[in-house]
Amino acid sequence: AEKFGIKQALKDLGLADINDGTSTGSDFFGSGELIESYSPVDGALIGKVKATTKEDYERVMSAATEGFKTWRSMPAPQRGEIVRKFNEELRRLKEPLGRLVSYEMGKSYQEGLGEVQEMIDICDFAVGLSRQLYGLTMHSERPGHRMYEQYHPLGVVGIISAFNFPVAVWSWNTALAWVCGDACVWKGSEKTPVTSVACQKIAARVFKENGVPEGISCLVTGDYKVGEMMTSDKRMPLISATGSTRMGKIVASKVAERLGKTLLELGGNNAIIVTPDADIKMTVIGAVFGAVGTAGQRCTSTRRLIIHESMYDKVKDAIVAAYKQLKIGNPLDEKNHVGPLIDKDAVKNYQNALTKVVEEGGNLIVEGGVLQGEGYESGCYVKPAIAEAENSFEIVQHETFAPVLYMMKYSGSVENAIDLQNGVNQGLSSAIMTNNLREAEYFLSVNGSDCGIANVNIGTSGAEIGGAFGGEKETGGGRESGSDAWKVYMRRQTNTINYTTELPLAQGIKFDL
Ligand code: UN1
Repeated sequence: AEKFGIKQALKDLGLADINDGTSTGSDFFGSGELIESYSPVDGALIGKVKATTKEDYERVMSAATEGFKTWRSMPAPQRGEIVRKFNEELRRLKEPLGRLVSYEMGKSYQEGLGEVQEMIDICDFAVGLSRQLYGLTMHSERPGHRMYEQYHPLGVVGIISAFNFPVAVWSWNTALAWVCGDACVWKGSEKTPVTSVACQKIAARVFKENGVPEGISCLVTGDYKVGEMMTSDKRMPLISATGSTRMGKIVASKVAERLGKTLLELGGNNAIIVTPDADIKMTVIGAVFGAVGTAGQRCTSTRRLIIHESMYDKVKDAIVAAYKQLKIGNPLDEKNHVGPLIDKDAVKNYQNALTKVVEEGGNLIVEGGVLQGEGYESGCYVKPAIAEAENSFEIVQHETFAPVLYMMKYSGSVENAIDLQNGVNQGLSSAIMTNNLREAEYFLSVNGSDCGIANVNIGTSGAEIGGAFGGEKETGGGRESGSDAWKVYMRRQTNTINYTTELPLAQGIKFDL
């Protein structure tokens, strides 16, 4: 860890003592068993973090519930000012936090920095939003009446996030929820607990310095049992959960039992359609980054390439050639393109997908395999693989969180490609590579992509924070981040005021006394 600058990064983040498990994000953190975090980069221990017990959870919830009462009364632009101060700290600590994300999660250093940049961007967005939490006014059907709607803070929001974006997804939720006047309880991934503590520490410090109650930002740590405390808790009107479809279904049904709200951002099975009018150079960059970036562990990673038969061999050869150039290794070394998978279970899933696709009749054109030897001691480094496959294969229908790309052909018009691309259970991200206006517009039309994200001449991953992020079908239907995604963190109230001395009833109903 020392040689990767992690010791210094931990020090800069105030986590020098994280190794003995005494370093906690705030008083409301945990007293349970120690969760050890090992880096997939070199297999070394990064730190130990205490899990949240039922008693800890109760303390967290009473702090959050109490804190909310103060926070909700503070004018939204003042809450925005606190988020601005938090963002100043993120800007100051971008380097060490990005480095730690890279080391604990395994994504490249550039992507670690990029992830912190997403946090900075959403905070900027949230600060502006704090003066734009607009409701509409309506014309009442009754004389002398005024009608409008307003948005009030919702309460204590539960955030469950995954290892692959260990810090950004939290911030997409919290930065908005904070300006909306909510308190947040965050369950970070137990695979990346140290980055969670780093974030919580920054928030807790800024809040303390500015006299904000501590409970506005709380962190809980642990496995699904901690998640269950949240999903079954009536004091949490909204649970925002990012992760697998399997997890999302459990969260959705638990929260629905108590008629709470969920914001779900689940699995994807993202495809790029390559038409006869595609720019090959752009296609190669988009497809290769989409498939191997973050070692294929983004929910937006490119899983499928749907290529027109007239272009198939050309595109296939160019992509296979590009795969030969890929350097796999320590993600903190900027000459490498692909880092490790998160852990050995992920390696097993990757191997399993390669076995399965061959069993189902697929053809591996870039073989893949687990790397061994110097620099690969953690056992988490794998070679990105490509298989020619059919869309109907069970394994192709399934999201494997690894750098496995499925290539398939389509013939005829773009409708056929769109049928394939929509022919999966997930609906997160999609892309078309074309310079043909008709194809591009058809892809974006009502008859086109059924996904929450549809791009033209851009790959499937790397969305900007300004748009609403999320997808349809088994992706869960939630929208996070930009546009009007903030509305889910507030409760809407419709208000009608009568400023006359009469009491006319709506719908013209007569009721004489
Ligand atoms: C995720 O993988 O959960 O669009 C989020 C992207 C990133 C976010 C991915 N901005 O690829």
